[in-house]
Parts: sequence; C-alpha cells; structure tokens
Amino acid sequence: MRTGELTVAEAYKRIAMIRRFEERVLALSREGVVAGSVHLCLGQEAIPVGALAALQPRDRILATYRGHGWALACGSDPAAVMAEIAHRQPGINGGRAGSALLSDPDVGFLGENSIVGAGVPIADGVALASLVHGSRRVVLVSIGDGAMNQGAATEGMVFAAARNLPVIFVCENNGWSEMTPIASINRRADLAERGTALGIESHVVDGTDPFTVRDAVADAAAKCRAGNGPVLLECKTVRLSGHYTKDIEHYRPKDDIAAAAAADPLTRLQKGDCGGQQLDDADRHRIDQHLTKLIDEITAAVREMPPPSPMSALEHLYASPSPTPASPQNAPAELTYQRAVNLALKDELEARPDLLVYGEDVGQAGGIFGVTRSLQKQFGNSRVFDTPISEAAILGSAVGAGLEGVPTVVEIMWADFMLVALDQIINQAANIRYINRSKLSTPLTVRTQQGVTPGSCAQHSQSLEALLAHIPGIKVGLAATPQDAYDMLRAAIADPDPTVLIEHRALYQTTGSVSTGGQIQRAEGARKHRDGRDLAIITWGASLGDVIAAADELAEEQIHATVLDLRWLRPLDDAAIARATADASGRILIVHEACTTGGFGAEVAARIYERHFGTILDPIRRLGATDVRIPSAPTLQQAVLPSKSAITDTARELAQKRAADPAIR
Ligand SMILES: Cc1ncc(C[n+]2csc(CCOP(=O)(O)OP(=O)(O)O)c2C)c(N)n1
Repeated sequence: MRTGELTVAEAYKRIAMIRRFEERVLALSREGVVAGSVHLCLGQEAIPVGALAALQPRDRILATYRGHGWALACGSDPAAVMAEIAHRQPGINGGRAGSALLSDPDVGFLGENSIVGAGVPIADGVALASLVHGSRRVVLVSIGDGAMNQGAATEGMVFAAARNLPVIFVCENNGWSEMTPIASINRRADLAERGTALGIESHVVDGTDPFTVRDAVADAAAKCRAGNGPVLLECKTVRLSGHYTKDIEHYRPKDDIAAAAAADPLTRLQKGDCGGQQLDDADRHRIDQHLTKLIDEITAAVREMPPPSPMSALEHLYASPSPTPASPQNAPAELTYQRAVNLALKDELEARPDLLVYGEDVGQAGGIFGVTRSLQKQFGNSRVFDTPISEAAILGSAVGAGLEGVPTVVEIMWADFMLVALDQIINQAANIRYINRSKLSTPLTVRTQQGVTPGSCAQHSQSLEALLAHIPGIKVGLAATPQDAYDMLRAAIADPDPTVLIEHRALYQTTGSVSTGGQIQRAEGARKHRDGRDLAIITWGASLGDVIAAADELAEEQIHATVLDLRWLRPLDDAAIARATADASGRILIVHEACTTGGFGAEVAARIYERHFGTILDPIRRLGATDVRIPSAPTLQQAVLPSKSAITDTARELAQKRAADPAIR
C-alpha cells in the first residue's frame, strides 16, 4: 500500500480493506477462532493509509497496539496478519506476538507496542540509526491520545528534540483513553501543544481525511529528511467500535457514537467530503465486491492453518553462538577498574565505526565517575554524547538503534534509576528476538553501577542483579576485577543480544593487571579464583574482594576454599557451579551484597539442590544484606552488609563440619 497515487478510489480501497479485515477479525473473535482481547482500528484507518501514501519504502513504522491497519498499510500479507491474530503458525510472527505486538520487519513495520507510549523512545533509536547510516530514513511512530500521558512518550519527544532526530510522532486522538474520555483528563484540547512546548514543530490534523494526513506526513517527512525533524502530528480521529472486541461500551454516550459514525472516513469518501471528488458508485461497488471475496479467501485459508508447534516454543530466545573477533593482544598493565572500562569502550569505538556510547553526563563531562572520560574528544559528539535525564529514552533509543543493527553502550548512572525505565529492558529489549524469531534483534549494552558506599542513601545503593537475571531474553553480568571489566564489556558489545553489565562504584579505583586487546570472549562463563576442597564460596561482583580476603585468611588456618566468581548470572555457568560443588563435597557458601531474600543466591542454591542433591551434606549457606532498606550512615550500613568476618566465620563453621565428618576425611 506504500506506493501508487492516492486517488479517491484508491483511498477508499485501502481504507475499506482495513475496515473489512477488522470487521472479519471481530467476527472471528466472537466465534472463538481468535483468542484473547483484540483491539480494532475501526474508524482510524485513514491515518495509516494517508501516512504510508506519503512515505518511502526505506522508512520505518512503529505503531500503537491498535495497529493492524498499520501493518496492512505497510504492505504486510493480510493472510499472514490475520493468521498472527488467530495464533497460527504461518502468522507473521509465528503466533508469538498475537494481535497487539505483531511486527513485520520485511516491510519496514517494526511493530506494535502493547505497552502504550513505549514505541516513542524506540523510534528515536531507529532514527539515530538513520543518522549513523546516513540513510535519510524517516521513522514514524503512532500512539494514542491516552498514551501521550505516559512518561515514555514525553521522554521520547524530549530526546528526539535534543538530538534533532528524523521522527514523525503521530498521535491518533480518538477521544478515548481506553474507557475514559480524554477530555475529562487533559486540561487542553490539543495534544499537539505539548510538542510545541518542547520546541517540536506540531500540528493538529484531520485524521479521518486520508489526503490531509498524507499531506501532513509528506511535509513532516520532508522536514525530517532535511534535518529539521522531529515533527508531531495530532490526528483527530474516531473510534467506531469498543476499546476491545468484547467491550459493550456501556460508558459511552450515544451522541459520541453518532458523531464518530458521521466522521467515518469511508462515509466521507463516498460523500465527496475529502479528496475533492465524490467516489464513483460503480468504483465503490467493484472495490466492495473484490474485498469481500479477498477477505473470505483469507479467512478460509486462516481457518485451515495449523497452530505453532509446541516444540518451537524454546527457539530464538538468544542468538546461536558465533565466532567473536580478535585484535592484537597488548602487554599487561596495571590499571584501575574504571580505566579498564574506559579502554574497552575506546577499543570498541575504534573497532566498530557504528558504535554509539551515550547517557547522562557521558559525553563532555566523561561520566559522573569519569568512566567515559576523553571518549567524546576522541570520537566526536555524534558517537559519544550527553542525553536528557530520561532513562526511558536512553534505554528505548538503544533498543531502537539495535533494531537497525546499530550497537550502543548506554550508561544508566545508578542501577536504582533503571527502575524508572525497566519497561524498555524487560518488556521491549527482552522480547524482540523471540517475537521476531531472530529476524530482528537488538544488540545493546547497558552499563550501570550499583551497591553500597559510605553515605549512599536507600535510593542509591540497591543491588538489583536478581531482578534483571530473572528475565529471559537479556544477559546480565557483574565484573569484579579490572581484567573482567575490560573483557566482559567487550564481550557484551560483541554479543548480538541485549546485555546489562552492573559495575560497583566501590570497585572503580581498585587496580589490577589488565591485558587489553586479544580475542573477545563470549558473554558467559564463571571464573575460579581459589582452589580448595573444604568448601566452595560462590560469589559475584563487589563481594569477590571480601571473599578472596576471607579465603586467604582461612588458608592460613589450613581451611581451603574454592572461590568461584560467577561473573555472568544469565547465562549461568551451571557446569562451573557443578564442578565447585563436587570439589567441595557439597559444602557451599554463597555471598552477595544484595538482600538475601529473593537474591540471586537463592537461585544458585536451588540449582545446586536440584541438580546435585546427592552430594549436599549440609545446608547451603547464604550471606547477603539483611532484609532491610539500605541506611545511609556507615555504621548502619556495616550492620546490614555481609562482612568479611561473617564470611570467615560461616566458612569456618562449614569446614569444621567437614573435618568432623568421618565419611569425608
Ligand atoms: C503502560 C500501559 N498502561 C496501561 C495499559 C493498558 N491499556 C491498554 S490500551 C489502553 C488505552 C490507551 O489509550 P490510547 O492511548 O488513547 O489508545 P486508544 O485505545 O485510544 O487507541 C490502556 C490504558 C497498557 N497497555 N500500557
């Protein structure tokens, strides 16, 4: 539908195609052929039809969750779209996405978003990639009027304005924020004013007239291509049906329903109310007949299609391993952890001309901890840059850039701040490869730092790795040494899947011997730091230092502990855990700085019990922070955190049980 002149007959045909399609989906939903809630775009079809008539095949579209019309307007095969909605194997996403998350990258449709507003920052990243590639590609993202009240929507617009991105934000204002009239929520009638306030060129557009939409999008696209984007278009439109297929609209006044019917774009086209010309009756009849036959054929085909095979449910969570690149190995040098991270970024920025590094204060200032110092000077403001304080936009844009194959390393200043934008990691990044069966992926690296340091407050000190490691689809690592800080960051950047690396600011000034260059590792694998058969201490991140110190102290007492640094919590090195468990005859102590309850130590303990039950002679012990909030006063912090002496005492207890056990000695 992207090409060809938009005559009145053509506009009628394209809009009626979506209309008949949606009506059939409604019928199939009522019949039970389509499971779950389905959100139809009845009444709103002129927006995708008008927009796509103005865009080029190279441009990219991201849509609201009410987005079947966008997929069809982009040129997706209607049978494959209907098959997806009906959860059939030949669906465009093989039944993995369903109605509200479908995507079709082959036609430039990067997908709907079932988290309202979340597509806005992602579109920013797609636009960033357009600048990196010099492709003059324009990105259009549509959201509803209700979604305009999401923080992600505002953050995404702020970010686009800050970076001058070629994005067209389309607000499909149908007057309803789900079941609540938008007028009862918003003080001002025109949402376009919000864009104006952000310095974004913004217009109110008649969204039931495909020609007006086309002209507005054409003008916006020209501005974006000329480097004058972004643009916000508020398309006023109507919803001709309920919020979802089973909505009886008990909340909706009759006059609102009547007003919507009067603005129906198909009626307007028939009356000659838009496009400057009345639709010929014979043309209309011919188009209607053609569409009825087409939709009947598609429906019949979809009814016969098989559901996805249950055997396929585990496929495409992560990329299959592939060889990693290598560079010449340099002689080891004594470096701080912070400098090791900085060098990894520098080496990868040199090796990958499309890599972007950004975040709050990352550019000119070189990061609040100096980790990115001098990188902007070396690589320029288009590759290493500062962002607004908009975590959803930072993470979402990284997701979007990744969709176009542009790798990013984004910094979230404190792990605690990630909580305001977790959606972009958990609902967005983690889903992309799986939903798209590897046709799309998002190779982004999030760097953050966490943990307790003297005086840090409860909102600047949490250890959140378990929260992230819980999520399939992302990888999570914590480097404990300068060498691993260098190696794991390069591994994360080389990895084709979204990766979160959690540093600890108490480690930044620690030093160690670091070999730079060389073969890039895979984003996986634990590391053994000490070898001993009396017990195994399993740890990660900043706790490693205390664990090694405790193990060295115990060694003087002839208690020998294996020290295993897990490094990567997802994927988890089960084989290394199994070896350590076997070597220590099942005497295990797990140490982490995160709170004990629900900490990742619980997962490690559960796996050991599940997989090595026969070798476990004593209860596995865990040492984590006590289950309270992290206080700011250093004396209180020490009362909460696992101390080196607690590690030594617990390890000694475990080892002494071993000494007392005649079955072992
Ligand atoms: C972040 C988020 N909050 C709430 C919802 C639940 N929800 C689904 S659709 C919807 C209404 C969105 O209204 P609007 O953006 O105006 O889109 P419309 O339904 O009018 O197309 C809501 C609240 C959601 N999907 N995502």
